Amino acid sequence: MRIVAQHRDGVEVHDGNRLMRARVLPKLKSRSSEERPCVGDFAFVGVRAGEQVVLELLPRHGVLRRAAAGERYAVQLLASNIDIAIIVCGMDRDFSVKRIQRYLTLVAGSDIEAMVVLSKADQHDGGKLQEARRELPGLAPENLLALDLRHENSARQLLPRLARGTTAVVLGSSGAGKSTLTNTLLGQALQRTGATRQSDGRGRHTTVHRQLVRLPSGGCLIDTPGLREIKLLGDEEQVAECFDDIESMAANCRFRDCAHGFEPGCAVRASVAAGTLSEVRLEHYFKLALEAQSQKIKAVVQERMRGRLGDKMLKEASKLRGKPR
Ligand SMILES: Nc1nc2c(ncn2[C@@H]2O[C@H](COP(=O)(O)OP(=O)(O)OP(=O)(O)O)[C@@H](O)[C@H]2O)c(=O)[nH]1
Ligand SMILES: [Mg+2]
Ligand SMILES: [Zn+2]
Repeated sequence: MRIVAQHRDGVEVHDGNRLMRARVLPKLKSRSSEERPCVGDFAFVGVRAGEQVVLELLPRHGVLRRAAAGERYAVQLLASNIDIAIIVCGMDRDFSVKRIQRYLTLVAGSDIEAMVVLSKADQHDGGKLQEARRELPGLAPENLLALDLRHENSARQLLPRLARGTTAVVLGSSGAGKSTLTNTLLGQALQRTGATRQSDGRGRHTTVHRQLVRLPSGGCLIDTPGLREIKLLGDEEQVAECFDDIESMAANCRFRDCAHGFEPGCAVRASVAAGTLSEVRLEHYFKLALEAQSQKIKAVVQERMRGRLGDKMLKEASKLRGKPR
């Protein structure tokens, strides 16, 4: 069966015909955050004392992860067995290429293909599609669409990508239109949607848990709550992959360890001067690379401390610092 939703007291599973509630075996619950059941997982489910129970998970492919919010470094699974990540961003006041870039970074380095959907195309554009094209040079043109998610004839442009056997996850900030897209593709208002604030175009976190639905096209779609924080993993490769334009320019810098600051013969700065690389993109690359690096250091230090002190003392230590989690 497939895990289609998660609740505090169990999960919802689907066997292709029927939706059921199931408990999760304690041995699965006590696993590390990365190995616990997650929406999108395929699972063996059996009956124990008259109740459906998730007994074991099948190996995963296409896992989407982020670093959990909070002081300590911990990996959090967002969804598993994913083929496509649809990153939704409104072309209203909430539009942010940097946020899209951050989501793209999370998706990088997995087997998941990234698509970017700019929503609310019926009300806005103002050059935002062009801006996204310019600032996200790594994204194939067919993977960047501007749509009106409320209408089937617009949203259906995604359908060829959502054929039977495909699972997509919809990502993006609250109010972007993730649930609207889900409902339109589904052809019914299954997911609750909510108006955004006039002042800044932000949503009110209407969706509160991840939900997998089966589309008439045969594909599966996972609607998710808007993330408040998109924290990178300690994986510098992800950043390198997303900014491979800059990485390949850097191959022509005079010094191998060029930091692309004030060094002579810097090919990256030369590209900025020549107008072939946007300064904003370069700054954002520095920011994300630094963030991935510091997350990695955090992970390594934590791992060492755990080895030395044990998990229990580490928890005590973070309590003493007054920062739970
Ligand atoms: N005009 C227009 N409105 C849209 C479009 N997509 C979404 N909306 C509206 O934007 C608001 C927020 O949409 P939701 O689908 O609830 O947003 P969400 O991304 O699911 O938000 P959370 O569940 O809070 O994370 C709703 O009022 C939708 O009707 C669009 O393409 N055009
Ligand atoms: Mg929603
Ligand atoms: Zn350089």
